[in-house]
Amino acid sequence: MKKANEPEGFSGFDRKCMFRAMSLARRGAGKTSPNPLAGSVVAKNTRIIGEGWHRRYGGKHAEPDALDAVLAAGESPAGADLYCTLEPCCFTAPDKHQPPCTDRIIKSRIRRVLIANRDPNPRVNGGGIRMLEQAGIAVQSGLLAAQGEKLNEGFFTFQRLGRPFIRLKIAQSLDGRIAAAGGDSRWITGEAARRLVHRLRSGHDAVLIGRGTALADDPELTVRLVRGANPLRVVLDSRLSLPDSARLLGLSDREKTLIFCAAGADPRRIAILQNRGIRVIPIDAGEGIGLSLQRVLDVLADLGVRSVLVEGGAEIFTGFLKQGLWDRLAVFIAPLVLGQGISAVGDLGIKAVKDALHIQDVSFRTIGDQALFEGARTASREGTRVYRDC
Ligand code: AOF
Ligand code: ZN
Repeated sequence: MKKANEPEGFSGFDRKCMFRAMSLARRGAGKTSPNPLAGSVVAKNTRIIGEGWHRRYGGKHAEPDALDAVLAAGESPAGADLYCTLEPCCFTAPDKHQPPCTDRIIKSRIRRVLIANRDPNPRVNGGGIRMLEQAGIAVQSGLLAAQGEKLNEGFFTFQRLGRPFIRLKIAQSLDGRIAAAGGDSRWITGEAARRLVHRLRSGHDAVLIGRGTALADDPELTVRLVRGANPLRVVLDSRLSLPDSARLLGLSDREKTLIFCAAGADPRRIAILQNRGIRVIPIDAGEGIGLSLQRVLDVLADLGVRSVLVEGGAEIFTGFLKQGLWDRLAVFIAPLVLGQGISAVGDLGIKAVKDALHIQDVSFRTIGDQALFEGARTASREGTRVYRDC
C-alpha cells in the first residue's frame, strides 16, 4: 500500500525490494557508526539477483556488496534496477575508506536506481543522484523515506544539526513518577518492557544517565535481555561520587564506561578511575544542572557517537528538555500509582498550558498491561499511529 507523502511511480515490488534493503541495512546495527547503515538490492524482471549491506565502519559499501553478490551468483547487473536505502556516495577524500559507489554503479550498467533517502553528508547531498543521472541512469528517490529516516536517525541528525540524535527514555508510573518517595525504582516497568529497553539500548551508540540514577539504581546499562552490542555508557557525575562498588565501574568492558566530571574534580580520584580502565573526561560546568550538556554532546560527537539514549533521572530529563536537546521520547507507562515520589520531569518554566511542550508524531503501543508512548520534538512525515499488543 502506498504511504502518505510517498512520491508516485513506485510499484509493490519496488516497495518490497526497498523493505528488504532496509532489513539488510539493519544487520550492520551497532557496527557502522559514525557512518550510516546502508542496504542494497539488485533486481531484474521482478527477481532479486543480488543483496548487500554495509557491514562495519570503513568496510565495503552496500551497493558494491550487492553488485559483487550478483556477479558471484553468475548473473549480470546490466539493465537491472538497484535499490539503495541511502543515496550512493560520489566522492573521494583522504579520510574516505571506499571508492565512490556511483562509479561502480555506472560501470555495472545499472538501468534505474531507487533511493529511500538523500545522503545529507555535504560531500554527497544530491551529488550522487546528479552523477548517476548525468550517466543516463534513471533515479527515483523517496521510496520508504520515512522508514529510512528512522534507520539512520543518528547519522542524519548529526549531519543536519551537528549533534547526536537524542532519545529520552522514561519509565514511569501512571501518575508520572520515575521512583517512589524513598528513591526506589526497581522495577516500575515489567520484564517485557525492560527487554524493549535493552533493544533500544543496542540501537544507540551511547546510553547516558546522571549521578543520582547511577547511585540510586546502580545500573549496568548493558544489553542483556536481547542480543545486541553494548553501547558506550556515559555518566554525568561532576564530583565523581560513584563508589568503587558501583556496577558500572566493575564491568568487563570498562573502556565502554565514560564519566564526565567537573573541570575541578579530584585529580586523585580521576587517576584511580582511569587506572581501572574507566574513561574520565573533565568538562566545564553548565547552567543549573551540574555539567554543560552541550559540551557533553560535543565531546561525544567528537568520539563518533551519533545517537544517545538518555535514561534519567529527573534532573537530566529536565535539563535536556529545557535546552531543547532532544529528538524523540519513549515513555514506558506502568499501571502503578505512587503518589508522592520523584516526578519524571521537573520545572521547565512553563506557567500555562498553551506553553507546554507539544509532542508530535505520536504513537502508542501496549506491552501486556503496560504502555509505550513515543513521540518527536518536531513533526516528520508520519502522523499518529496506534499499535495493539506487540
Ligand atoms: C554509500 N553506501 O554503504 C555507505 C555510505 O569512508 P567511507 O568510504 O566509508 O565513506 C563514508 C561516507 O559514505 C559516509 O559519511 C556516508 O556519507 C557514505 N556512506 N554511502 O553509498 C554505503 N555506508
Ligand atoms: Zn558508497
